[in-house]
Amino acid sequence: MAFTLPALPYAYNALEPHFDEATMKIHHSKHHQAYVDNLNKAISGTENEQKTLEELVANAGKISPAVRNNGGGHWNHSFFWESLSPQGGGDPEEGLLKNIHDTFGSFDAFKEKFNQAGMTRFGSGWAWLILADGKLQICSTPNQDNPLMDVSEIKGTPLLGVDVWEHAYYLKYQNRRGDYLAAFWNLVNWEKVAERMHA
Ligand code: MN3
Repeated sequence: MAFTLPALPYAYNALEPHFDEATMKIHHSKHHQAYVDNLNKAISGTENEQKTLEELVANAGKISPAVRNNGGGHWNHSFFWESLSPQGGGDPEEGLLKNIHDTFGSFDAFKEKFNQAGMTRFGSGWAWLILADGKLQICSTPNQDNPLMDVSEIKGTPLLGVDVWEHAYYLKYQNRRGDYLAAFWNLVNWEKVAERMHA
C-alpha cells in the first residue's frame, strides 16, 4: 500500500500572516510530497511495504535510513499540519492548561521552555511536547526523528510539535527562528493537542 500526501485541513493562505502562503505551499506540496514519494520508493518491493507508518516509525532503528528519514518526515508533517489552525492560538482548555501549570509553573514558562528546545536544536529537527509516563515533557529530535521512534533519546506520545528546519520559515523569517516560533503560538490548535492528551 503506497502512502499518499494528506490534504491540508485549511487553505495554503489560511495561516497568514503568521505562516505565509508561499512557505505553506512549498512545504506541503514539495517537501512533504517528497518525503511521501521517497518513502514509497524506499519500501517498494520490500517487506516494509506491508507495514503501517506507525510500525515503520516505531522500528526506525531497525530499518534503512531512507525509510527512517522519509517515514519520519511523512509522520511528522502529517502531525504538524493537524497541530495548526487558522482559529488557533490563545490558551488551551482547562484540563490541559492545569497540567501545563502543574508541570512547568506557568503557561509562559512552558512556552519559553518549548521555544528553547526549538532554538537549541542545532541544524534541522523538531521540538515536541510529549506525554511520557503520564507526564508532560518537552524535548527535541534531530532531522525527521520523533519521540515515537525506538532510536529517540526521549520517548513518549507527541502532543504538539514544531518543525524547525529552515524550509519551514526561511522565506518569511530568513534566519530568525525565534520570530517563527513566536508566530507559531498564534496557530496552535489547542483542541487537537488536548484531544491527543485525553486519548
Ligand atoms: Mn518540514
